[in-house]
Amino acid sequence: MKSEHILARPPLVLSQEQRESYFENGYLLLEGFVSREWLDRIWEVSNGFIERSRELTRSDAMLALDPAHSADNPRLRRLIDPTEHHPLYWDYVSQGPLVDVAEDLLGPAFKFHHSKLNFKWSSGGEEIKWHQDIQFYPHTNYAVAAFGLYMSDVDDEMGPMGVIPGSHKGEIHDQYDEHDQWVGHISDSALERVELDKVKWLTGPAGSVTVHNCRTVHGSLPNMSDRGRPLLLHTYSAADALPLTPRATQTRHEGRLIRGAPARWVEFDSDPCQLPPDRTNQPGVTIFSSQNREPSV
Ligand SMILES: O=C(O)CCC(=O)C(=O)O
Repeated sequence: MKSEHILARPPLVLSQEQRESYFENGYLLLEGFVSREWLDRIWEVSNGFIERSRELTRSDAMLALDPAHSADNPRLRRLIDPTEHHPLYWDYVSQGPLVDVAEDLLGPAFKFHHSKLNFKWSSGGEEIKWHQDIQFYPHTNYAVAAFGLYMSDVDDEMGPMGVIPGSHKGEIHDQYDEHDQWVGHISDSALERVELDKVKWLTGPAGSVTVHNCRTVHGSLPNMSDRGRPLLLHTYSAADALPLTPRATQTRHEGRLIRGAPARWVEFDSDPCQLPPDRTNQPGVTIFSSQNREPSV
């Protein structure tokens, strides 16, 4: 569904101004949007995964570890595909408070694509270099958006998500390096064409929500504070946006309709999209391992 048709429908939870701003700028920040009750439930489950990580000495298909991880000092980069590992995460993405937000931005019919929990641990939790998401999971059109939940208060020192307003209307960048290796970020030379000086660092209290379109250039700095920055992210796509490539892991929930009816017609956007390498059978691969050129687990 085109943005003008989405905007013509009455909104459920956002103001019309917020929706227009999303389509104009390619992102939205909803401060303190998710309730303490949801946060407490998500924290309880997530703490269980942090405890489990103490048993690991290397990353596996579920838990991606920071190089400095140890049993005494657990440092997780990411819980991969959380909806596969605990039903609470699926409840959150399928029935939680962001479902109405997604309907306001993607239209009445949309699907789940995938989720992840990026921990960005304290005292050096890693940078995520500037990139666009859609080259990781190309679809037939660009009505695909990532929804992030800050599980803790996030300030400027903690490596908040940074977005470049309006960049979703610009070029789709090459995310391979000069040796044709997929690195999942935009090269320094191409970044000269990105208006990095316009970056908006999205900060806010626990429960704040970031939304960015799949073409929006975004990234985040290392977390040099003494506080962690857990960001629970998931992606929805409009029902008429069909994925073109398989993910590294086939999950139970990918493609599940969250609202509305299955599409009868597929929508094609004529802007070409770069394809990622075939990642099937590499379940532990993450944006961190690609950007840091680490061998896959
Ligand atoms: O965790 C972040 O700051 C950004 C996450 C992100 O862009 C990603 O995982 O694709």
